[in-house]
Order: sequence, then C-alpha cells, then structure tokens
Amino acid sequence: MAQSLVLKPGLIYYPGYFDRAAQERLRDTVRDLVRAAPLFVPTMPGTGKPFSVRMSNCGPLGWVSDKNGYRYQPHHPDTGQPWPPIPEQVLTVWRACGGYDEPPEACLINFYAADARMGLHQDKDEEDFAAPIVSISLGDDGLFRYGGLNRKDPTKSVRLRSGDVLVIGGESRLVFHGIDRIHSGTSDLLAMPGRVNLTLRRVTKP
Ligand code: MD6
Ligand code: FE
Repeated sequence: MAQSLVLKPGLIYYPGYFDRAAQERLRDTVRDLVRAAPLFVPTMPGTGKPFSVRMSNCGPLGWVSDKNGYRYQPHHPDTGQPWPPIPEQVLTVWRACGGYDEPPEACLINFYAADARMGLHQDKDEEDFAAPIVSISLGDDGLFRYGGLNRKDPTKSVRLRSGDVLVIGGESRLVFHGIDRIHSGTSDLLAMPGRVNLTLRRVTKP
C-alpha cells in the first residue's frame, strides 16, 4: 500500500500512488475513454457561462452542468450515448483507498488546459455523503486548495502531481476545495500541456 498523509481528518493524500508505467497505462485508457465519450464544455446553471475545465465521464452515471443545473445522468449531454464503463485500473483505487463497500457509480474526467482553474466548491450533488470521493491526478501539477465546511474558513494548498491520489471523505467529505492554477510544463506524461483529474463518486444510496 502506498504511503498516505492525513491532510485533515478524512482528507487523505497518497503522493506518488501510481508509478510512471501505471500513469502511462492510465493515460492511454483515458485517451480511449474520451474518444468514446468526447470532452464537453459544461456551463454554469443560470448564467450559462462556460467552465474553463472540459469534462467527460465514465460509469453508469456522469456529472453534467448546464443552464438547468448540476446533476448526474446516464448519457453524454452532446452525443446522447451511455457513458463507457469505469476502467478496472481505476476501480482498483476505489477498493484500495475508498473504504466503502459498494462500487462507485460515476467517474468524472476533468481536463485542465494551462489556463484552466476550478473555483472553490463543495461536491454535494450525491445522495450518499457516507461514501468518499477518490481523486486521481495525471499530467501537469495542479494547485489544490482546501478549507472547511464554510466557504470563509481558512484554506491550505497542496500541489497535486501526476500519479497522486486524494481521498475526500469522513468529516472532510463536504469541505470547500478547488484548483487555483495549473503549473504548465511540470509533466511530460500527456501529449499536450495540461492536467487530467479523475474523481470517483458513489451517487445513490445502496
Ligand atoms: C481537481 N477536484 O482535482 C478537482 N472534488 O481537479 C475536485 O473538485 C475534487 O479532487 C472532490 C474530491 C476530490 C477532488
Ligand atoms: Fe470537487
């Protein structure tokens, strides 16, 4: 089992979880996934403003956002096709680090170009907060900021590197978090500059 660091109770960081060979395998798998389910541009509920992060999903459910709101749905918003299955290499991380008996139902795939970011948010569109969210990073470093249960709580940052795993669960399941910036050129894993983040989620109560 990889080394782990408790950033705060329930927020568990596994730096270097995947070695280079495993990162390359996962990169190739993600490339196939986004061929089947192309990256789409989510938009903000209400304003319709586009996210700077492009997204796709795998699993029985996928997270989407558009003018009607945030939700999980079984099909791609542009193609109408069901999402491809979650790859075994990814399910293995959930089993090893998730501490939750039932499988994940959604794996959100985020692609950050060099200038993309993600504002401070909580992940609360799931029914079951007893399940953690398990995050895997590939490619360029991303500066991950996390705080507490209130938006105004003080925050800290950790630089998520290619191959790192982060688990948000327990009493940290609903902490505010975001990505302040991408450190372009810090990894040569991807064919283009940028960062991929996979987040595994249990959506429904078993
Ligand atoms: C990211 N991740 O790392 C954005 N959410 O690119 C998230 O928003 C996130 O990493 C919940 C749990 C883990 C995460
Ligand atoms: Fe999140």
